[in-house]
Amino acid sequence: MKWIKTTLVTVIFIKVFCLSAKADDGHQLWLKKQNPFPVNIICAKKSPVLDIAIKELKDGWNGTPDATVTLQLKPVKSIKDDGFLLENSRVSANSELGILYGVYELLRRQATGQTVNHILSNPSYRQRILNHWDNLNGTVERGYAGHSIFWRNEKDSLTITPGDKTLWNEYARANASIGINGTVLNNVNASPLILTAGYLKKVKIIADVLRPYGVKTYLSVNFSSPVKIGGLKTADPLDPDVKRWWKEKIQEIYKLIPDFGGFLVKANSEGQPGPQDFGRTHVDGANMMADALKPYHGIVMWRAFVYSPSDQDRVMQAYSEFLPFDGQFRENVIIQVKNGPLDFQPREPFSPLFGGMKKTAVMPELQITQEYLGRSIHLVYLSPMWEECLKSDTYQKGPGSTVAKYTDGSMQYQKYTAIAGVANIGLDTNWCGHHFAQSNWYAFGRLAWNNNRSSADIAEEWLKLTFHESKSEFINPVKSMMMNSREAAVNYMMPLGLHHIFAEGHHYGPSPWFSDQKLRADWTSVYYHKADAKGIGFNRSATGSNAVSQYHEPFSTQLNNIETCPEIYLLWFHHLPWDYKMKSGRILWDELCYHYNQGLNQVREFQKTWDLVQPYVDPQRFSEVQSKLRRQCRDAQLWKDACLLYFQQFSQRPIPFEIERPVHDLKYLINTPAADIRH
Ligand code: GCW
Repeated sequence: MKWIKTTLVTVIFIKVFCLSAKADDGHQLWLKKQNPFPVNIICAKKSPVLDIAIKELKDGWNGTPDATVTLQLKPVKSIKDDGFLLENSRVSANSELGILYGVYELLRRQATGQTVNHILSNPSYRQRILNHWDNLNGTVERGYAGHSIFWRNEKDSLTITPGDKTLWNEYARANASIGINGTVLNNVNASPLILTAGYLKKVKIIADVLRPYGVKTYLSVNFSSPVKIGGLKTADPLDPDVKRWWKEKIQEIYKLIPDFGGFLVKANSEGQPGPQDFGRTHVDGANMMADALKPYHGIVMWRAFVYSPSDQDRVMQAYSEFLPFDGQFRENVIIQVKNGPLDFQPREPFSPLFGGMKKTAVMPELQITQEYLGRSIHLVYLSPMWEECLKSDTYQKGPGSTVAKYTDGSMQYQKYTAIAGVANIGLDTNWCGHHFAQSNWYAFGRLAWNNNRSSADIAEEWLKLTFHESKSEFINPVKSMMMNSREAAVNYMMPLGLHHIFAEGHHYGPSPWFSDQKLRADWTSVYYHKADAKGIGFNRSATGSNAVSQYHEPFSTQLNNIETCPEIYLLWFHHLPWDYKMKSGRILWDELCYHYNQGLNQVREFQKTWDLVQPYVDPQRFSEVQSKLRRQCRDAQLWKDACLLYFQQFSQRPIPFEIERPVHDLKYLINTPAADIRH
């Protein structure tokens, strides 16, 4: 009996030990420790950046044991900025950072089984920047992975622990490994306190940790800081005292952080202060800051996310407001433009400011955090959405004038080129809340480095590195799940060009019925879908708001014409009758039903796919992803039921009988506040 007991305990112990030994909490991201082979490294120079490059090679070498690798720092014409050239056993670059990026690429290629001979790689954008919407009290606006890694709300909020520094170091390393070279540490809804001495001291310490990895520090600033913390009576950008105040503040920052990157500014947008409060323009505000930053090579990223409660169609406002200023901004000002003209919806056409501005530097802003795409609960790989935007043709200089080419300087000269991604990072052990949300951080970096890369390649690379599994039985189905996941979300949330029918405020679940007389119309759902007995959709053609006119020809005409408008944007640009004939031969109402149904079915397939690959995934990540997929499936059902039952009140048509019936009642969905987030 005693023998049996001991054996049982031993078996249980071994089982538990094995499980926990294999369990993976995801903290190491795509940089999991390898068992390296020995390698000899020749490097003529020593520096903090090169020391890291050497250490990474030693810790991760998976090539021929005892090989010799030369890190060669000397100008090569074909190499641009921090690019690099990889040859058999040599990494060449013009800069130390180029060497570091080359080393990461070399190791990545070894780990994913790719060849290494003669690879020249230059970054698409000079500045590849994360935007943290982190508040100084530690909360993160639209953050779903825990509190800020930089700020916390305690009495001793400005003290820094060794744990903080370790985390920042890991963060910097992860960014450097995918080519990200800048970070904005605080929310664009900026507290003026960030520019006070105590906070700047902390910023300096963060910057010191990030620097050896080539990650530059930037700050979001509040336009009325001269009043709020400077004691001035005005923040008018043309006032000499205000100019002096910014000049001195910038001087103070550069004394602490000599390689400080610059400012990000949200001005006169959603209640934030800006130059218009003083009768001045975006140009006056941005140029004033740019002049003060210029001596230090700092830049101003001035956001174009502006709209006001006017009668003009909201999606047209940024273009109308900024286009008249084309050519008037200083060369160290870059206008930061969200990928679409509205606000990070699951699908939007590209913003017409891309291709619209002709003599102004413009940079894309992408949202890595999933504000409108299921938070860190839904598995949605965002790279295909960004690829769709970057590859969109603006036609500014004829066919082929893609958003990518327009923003990376290859179509028109801009001294600074940049791209920003709103970070999805927090204190959660796995950084991003969902294990697959890490792929979005990864993909942002990889696309920022090379805006021509395919999302499928990036997904495959990420899977191999993150799950340490290259078998096709794992890679193929999971990659295909990732690649379909964004379209699935569009299908179950807002297909065929529908947009912004989210629950108010939290932007998570469905609320197509949302309307509120007390709120401005463009903060309600009914403003966007305009469903009525006749049909559904927002008429932005020439007979409606004429938003199509903001695009270049031939795209403008293509969008304007119902026959040629791509169906993915149909209800974005047109209000159409319920029985409008779609390309599939179905009427619009039926097509809508099919899309919602398809979205739900796609998530059910994702569940099966994930269960199928269980043998290839460690138990912790397997069960965490499995459980989130269950929730995603329940949510997709909610979306489908809410939207179909609500729109059916207007269409007055049956749901095609071969489609599965709703399982919720519309009344329940409408009357149970936040039914969507509680499930
Ligand atoms: O998408 C909206 C968000 C706000 C955000 C704003 C912006 C930081 O709902 O939370 O504020 O955009 O981009 O400024």
